[in-house]
Amino acid sequence: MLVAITREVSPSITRCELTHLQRQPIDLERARMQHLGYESALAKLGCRVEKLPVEPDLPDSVFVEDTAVVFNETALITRPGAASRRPETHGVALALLAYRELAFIEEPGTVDGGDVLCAGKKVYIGISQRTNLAGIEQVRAALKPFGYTVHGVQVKGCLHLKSAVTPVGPDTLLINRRWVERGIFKPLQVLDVDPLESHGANALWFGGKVMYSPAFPRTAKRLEKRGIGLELVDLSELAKAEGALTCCSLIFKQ
Ligand code: CIR
Repeated sequence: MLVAITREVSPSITRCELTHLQRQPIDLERARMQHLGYESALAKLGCRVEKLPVEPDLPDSVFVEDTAVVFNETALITRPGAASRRPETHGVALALLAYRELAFIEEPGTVDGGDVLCAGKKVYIGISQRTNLAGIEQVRAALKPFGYTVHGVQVKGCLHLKSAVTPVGPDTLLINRRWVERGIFKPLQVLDVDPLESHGANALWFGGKVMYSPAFPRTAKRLEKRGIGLELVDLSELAKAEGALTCCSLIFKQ
């Protein structure tokens, strides 16, 4: 059984962190409806959704992916790169205590879960504005006993590693090579996003299924041509807060 931890969209999302986007109005009701659609899709694709209570004073708290990284053996509670997001980890850690032993990233380390891409026993971590080398070193030390190797990856032009590259199958990555180089991921195969769809590399693959955004129809066609079936979920309101599909859940085996 897969569990997906989510959190309701905060009414303060209008004050979210923004790095690459200009602020534009976010329709809270629409964002919440779309988020409900996302949770329904998670359930349809086989997850038991555990929704955490709203955090009215934590604008970015819907983006639970950044607060933890869950492995079969342990859950790493991150120390997000944006100071405004650090209090988000508390509620997520409490929820994860029911499922895993916890390990914590500590000062001066910073890690956003959006920078952590797992492919079997290889863990790729974006060196970004949010995740630093001290944080990566702490992840490496925490995972070493379990046989994982950790690989730092430079990202440029986007917020997180998983803005630039995500798995769409056991040995295939969807990638935007303008934001991250392909080399380090060999021998995994890559599929390029359509050049007109820079933000199209964030797909959510789990349990043999791929959740994808209808905002990137050209890349969707490329995926379908490869025989990858898609469940389309629109999170356009949360995209205004620089969030995408992977950001809104923590998915793991119970
Ligand atoms: C932030 O800047 O932290 C949020 N506004 C967006 C976080 C998106 N999270 C993700 O890509 N994992």
